Amino acid sequence: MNMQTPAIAPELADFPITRRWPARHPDRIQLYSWPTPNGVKVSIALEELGLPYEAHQVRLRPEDVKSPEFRSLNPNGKIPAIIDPNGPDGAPIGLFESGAILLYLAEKTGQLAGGSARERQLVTQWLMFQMGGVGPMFGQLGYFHSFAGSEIEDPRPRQRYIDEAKRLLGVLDEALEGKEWIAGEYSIADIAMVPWLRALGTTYNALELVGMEDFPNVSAWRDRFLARPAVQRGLNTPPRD
Ligand SMILES: N[C@@H](CCC(=O)N[C@@H](CS)C(=O)NCC(=O)O)C(=O)O
Repeated sequence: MNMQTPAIAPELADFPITRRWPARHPDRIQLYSWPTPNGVKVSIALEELGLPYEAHQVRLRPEDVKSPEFRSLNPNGKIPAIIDPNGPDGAPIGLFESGAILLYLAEKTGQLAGGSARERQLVTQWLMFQMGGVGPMFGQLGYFHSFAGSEIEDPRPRQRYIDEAKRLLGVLDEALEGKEWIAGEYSIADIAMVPWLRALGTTYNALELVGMEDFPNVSAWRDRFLARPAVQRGLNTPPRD
């Protein structure tokens, strides 16, 4: 027997998180999330793909995200995370990091990651651009402009993230010239990126700050994305109340 292969395949009930957030439909993908830009990436992808799933509310308070049960699935203590009861080898698999989850769902279904081998590389490229650039930089802009960091008197951190957000928006605006979606066909790269653009308006009140009117291709892309019914469903999943 291969020493890497467990003698008994794990079951959903073996995941400690299911004791705090029990599965009513253990045959479905279990989503542990909250409707933030990182959280809704996964609910939007699940809605677009039409995969059956069950969403659990994991609030951004230490009692939830930093609880031993949640950290048994994501040791990093951040939403989103999933368990797919039907993983690649047929046994359940737990995953965290929104980008990894998006790639997993695309690979599982053969959808939303580009048609050709060339397009798939472009999807990965723009997904990484979101994970390493847009997400962290916009998140810090939100912190220094709208949340606790706004009380810091030194203007430099806030200005640094305003400048970086504008620079990233400029890169996107140029890349979107003449295109409907960032990597060619509609893909997980769009699903990863646009919820962060939306958050600049809805959560951070920063549209004027970053000069969104200077980026017409980005604004049109955001509106095109938000017009999709699956996106609208995913944006409210799990519900806040
Ligand atoms: N790189 C991670 C980031 C996840 C993340 O930052 N999640 C936030 C919500 S958007 C969170 O759970 N914050 C709670 C905390 O940090 O305590 C991913 O993309 O999944």
